[in-house]
Amino acid sequence: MNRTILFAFLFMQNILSAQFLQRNLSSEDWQFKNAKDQNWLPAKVPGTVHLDLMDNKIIPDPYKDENEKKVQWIENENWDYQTVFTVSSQELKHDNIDLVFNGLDTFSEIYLNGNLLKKTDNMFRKWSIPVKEYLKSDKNILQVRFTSAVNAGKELAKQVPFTMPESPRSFVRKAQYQFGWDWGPRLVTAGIWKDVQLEFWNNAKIITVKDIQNRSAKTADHLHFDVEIYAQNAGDYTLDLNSIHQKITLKKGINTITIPYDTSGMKLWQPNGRGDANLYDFEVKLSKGQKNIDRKNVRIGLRTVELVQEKDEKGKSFYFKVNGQPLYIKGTNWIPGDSFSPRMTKEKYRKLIKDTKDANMNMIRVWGGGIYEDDEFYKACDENGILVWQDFMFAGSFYPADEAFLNNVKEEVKDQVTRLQNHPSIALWCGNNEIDEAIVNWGYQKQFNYSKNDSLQVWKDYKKLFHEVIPKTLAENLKSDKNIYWPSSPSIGWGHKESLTEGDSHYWGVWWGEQPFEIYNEKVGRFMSEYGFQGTPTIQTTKTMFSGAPDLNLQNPTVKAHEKHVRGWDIINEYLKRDYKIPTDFVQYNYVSQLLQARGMQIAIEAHRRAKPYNMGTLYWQLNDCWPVVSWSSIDYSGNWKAFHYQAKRSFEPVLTSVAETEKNYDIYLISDLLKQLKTDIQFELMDFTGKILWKASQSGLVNADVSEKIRSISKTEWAQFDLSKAVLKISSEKDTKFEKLFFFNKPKDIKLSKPEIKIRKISPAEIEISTDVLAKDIYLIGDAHFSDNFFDLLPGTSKRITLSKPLENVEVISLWDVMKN
Ligand code: BMA
Repeated sequence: MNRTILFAFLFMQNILSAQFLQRNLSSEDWQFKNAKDQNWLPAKVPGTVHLDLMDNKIIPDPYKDENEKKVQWIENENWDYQTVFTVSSQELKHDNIDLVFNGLDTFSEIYLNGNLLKKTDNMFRKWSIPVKEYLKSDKNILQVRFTSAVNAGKELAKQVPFTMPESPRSFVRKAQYQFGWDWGPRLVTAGIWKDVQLEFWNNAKIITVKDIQNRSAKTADHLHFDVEIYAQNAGDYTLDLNSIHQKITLKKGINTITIPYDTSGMKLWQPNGRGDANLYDFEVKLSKGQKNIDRKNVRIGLRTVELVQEKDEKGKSFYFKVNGQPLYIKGTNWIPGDSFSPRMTKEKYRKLIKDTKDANMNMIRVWGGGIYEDDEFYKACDENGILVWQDFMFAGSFYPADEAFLNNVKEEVKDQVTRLQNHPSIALWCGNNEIDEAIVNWGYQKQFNYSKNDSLQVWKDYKKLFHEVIPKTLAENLKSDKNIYWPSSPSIGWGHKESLTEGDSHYWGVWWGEQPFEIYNEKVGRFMSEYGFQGTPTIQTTKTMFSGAPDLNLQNPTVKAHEKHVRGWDIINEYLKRDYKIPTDFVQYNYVSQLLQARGMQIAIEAHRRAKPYNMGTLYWQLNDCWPVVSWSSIDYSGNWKAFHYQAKRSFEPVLTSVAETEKNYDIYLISDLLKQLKTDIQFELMDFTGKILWKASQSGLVNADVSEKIRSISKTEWAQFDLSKAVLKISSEKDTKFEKLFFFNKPKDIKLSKPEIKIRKISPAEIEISTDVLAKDIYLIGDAHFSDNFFDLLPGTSKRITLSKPLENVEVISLWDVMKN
């Protein structure tokens, strides 16, 4: 035997003696067809029927032109998938063989060699089926036949005596945004959306490994692992957890083995801004005699999270304590990164989460109308110190609560909590998005003529699902202090004054209520979990809406179709009129609409942060998009930062100054999220747009840790002598933590800008220096690269260096003057 063959032989021996084998079936050749047709076509797994139809050139790309309309027929059809695979006689020797589907979207029948194995009805469940008796050595045919989720939902809806809002969406346990949202196309998919595998095992198998952390215990039992093992054969086994070796005796059936772990020397996992997100890897190995029969890897972080709610004179506090310290939450809301989620990549997840870290955030809310996210999402959050507010997947409707539905949800909760619970990033589990709000405030009962009994039933069903079944199932599966449950976000609708004195709050008076941005200064709740304003995607992404040459024109039907809010364009224009003007040029419109969004959000975030500790968190709506669209996102579908993401980064700086205008004064606040006192030497300079200093002052001193403090108040009469429409206030400190803020006194349309001469000098292939003679407001660098900063102001006679993600031949630049000059 030559060496290579010998090694291969030993390797095979090893694998066989390891006994537990996993084989990925996703990589086999798959085919699909419309159930009505005869011809099979190539398909991808994991995938969706829309992607397969696109790959086979049967439908156009629904993200382009007005194609969304052309693909609506797909949701009413039934779709078959199949593959043929071989199983070796060696593989067949295993006592147990399980066929595992990690996700099927949604109503399907699974057949193996013609035998019906299972019917499925929930996209969020994992299906594990013993198949040894159905497998043959040689060729096996695996078929999954999907029936239309829309039609299945319609059938289910018939069982309820009243009309449910947006029926039949809430009857199907399937990503709700696929039915269309105010930022998303209607693309109701079907398919094998997660990996499929065969698992071969003997004797016993590890089902889960849970890390249990006990906050109150100081000793070694601070951390232990619960290893759940299913044993087919009772007897003696050994279990290894890293270097801990333990002999165990298993009974037939489910066994839970507890292994304490001494945490001395381990460092805490800290959220972004508070230190390193320390993570530790553990390997759990189950052996029988000399044979390793199963293994599982987990990565954990040591941390405690508490949600504190205490009565106070204004209502009730709502804040997170992480590792014993109150933490001001800065972050955003996450929607699925694609309407066809199987094509999300690890790289896309990593980039978006890194983008939140880079913008000084520490929490992201996984919104309930999407999906329980892919493992890669949570891994990225763990590594970047981004806490997760995890909604269960229910949003903005009424939901049934018959026995079958409740049982289905129980299994879903069990599967998802089991999968996700070891992630240190997950801070809170929330029952749903805006369902309490929908039942209490949206008037559906009137719209659909509900009887008193119908209305009572809806509320009863709501209570059953979100106050009973889900929290109970969560508690059964998550016994440690990692179980923080919050039934609904928001807890109280924005029309009620209590929404600002307790619980979490979605404030939609801006946008939906069309109130001015300035109202954000008044509508500050204890924890703002949603608020937002739309802006256009970048020009680069707008161009991807077209299959052919882009026609960048506001009246173009393709452009219009990529705004899903019924009044979206009108609302943007209304706010543009108030604060800027409505440009007719496309590039200018795109630019100013982004500035408008960034401006609104700056006002909101600063108002929230100034109100610390009354307010202890701010999560804007929304981080990302699932296709190219005009939306509330700060990063567009292609991953480009809109003006708002650059602004979010500034507004979330650990040390921020903020100016609040009152009737008589300009009140200047300093907000610090740092845990140490801050030495400051603050310079206040009021200057005109040529750089002439009109007034200045300085003040030095210590600022307390983790505060928002009014540090100076300037009376308006003191500055009555200056033309503030031509002035900017610079607030800066060079000491300790450096910061700088520019404050303008008027709305952008009332600022009297003069024409700046902006120069760009190339420093190196991927670095440029921007300079200006007079003040340049909202400098926009245009080029197909990521700029380290963009949409920023530059003081007269100053310059700034910017790095580019890749070298560019040419960078164009405009500023607010170009739009507002006439
Ligand atoms: C919020 C969300 C979404 C919606 C957004 C903007 O309330 O929960 O349902 O997309 O408003 O309208």
